[in-house]
Amino acid sequence: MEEIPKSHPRYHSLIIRKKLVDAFRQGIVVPEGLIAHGRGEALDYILGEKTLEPAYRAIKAASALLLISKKPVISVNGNTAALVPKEIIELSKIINAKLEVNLFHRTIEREVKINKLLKSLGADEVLGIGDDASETIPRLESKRRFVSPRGIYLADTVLLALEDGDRTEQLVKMGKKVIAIDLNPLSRTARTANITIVDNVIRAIPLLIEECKKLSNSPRDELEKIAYNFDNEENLKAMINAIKDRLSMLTSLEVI
Ligand code: PTJ
Repeated sequence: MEEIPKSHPRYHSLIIRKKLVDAFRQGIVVPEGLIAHGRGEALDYILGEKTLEPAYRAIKAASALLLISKKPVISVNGNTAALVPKEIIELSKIINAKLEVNLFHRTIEREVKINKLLKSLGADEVLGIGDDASETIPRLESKRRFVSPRGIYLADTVLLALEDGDRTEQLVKMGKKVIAIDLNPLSRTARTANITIVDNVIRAIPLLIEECKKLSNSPRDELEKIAYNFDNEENLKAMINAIKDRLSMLTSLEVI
């Protein structure tokens, strides 16, 4: 396997690509996941590959919401399992959330592989594997409609990343609070979720871990204030303005 030289200016980005390609070869990530990552990379490039201020605000609100939720669930797809497997397990333990595999390109082989990976890294329980996904999200035609009766179906809050807009919409219609991590502030998921973190899942999950730890001893009424005062539409507008400012700054630079 080809070595990536540490001195390469795009070393970190190449390592992330390698993680996804390795997971693709292992049957965890689908080819479509590689395409989705390419779109994400392009958007992340525009952000300067860093977390912008509005995303920090969304992360704080999301952490508060996760801490006050009674039945939070982290939804895991192929890309998330490939990029941040240890981190989602750590987060699930801090906020007492269940982990549920939920795939757009659903096959039992992939579910079993992701389950095995998460268990090998310390997950106690992984929902949504095979027959466990025996409930159905109403009005949804994709295979993402199959969910666990002890997980997403019952959840009050669902944290998801790299999601399609259809399921986000239906989860919200079911009365659930949805926290989405999506590098595209214009996507249907970004606009439909209750809290959207416009950031790379690679940075967002570790930041959520940090913030949940920080807020874990805060009184409930304070957490409620942080979570319920968050305005997703306003935050997305702020994010788009932050991107506009960044692009204006870049266009004023000499081309090098
Ligand atoms: O593993 P499966 O079968 O569930 O399939 C997963 C994919 C990703 C193939 C599926 O969910 C899909 O097709 O997703 P979309 O509709 O392409 O949406 C992916 C969204 O995530 C796009 O808006 C991307 O910009 C965004 N995105 C890509 N990479 C990242 C990201 N957002 C956050 N962090 C990333 N690393």
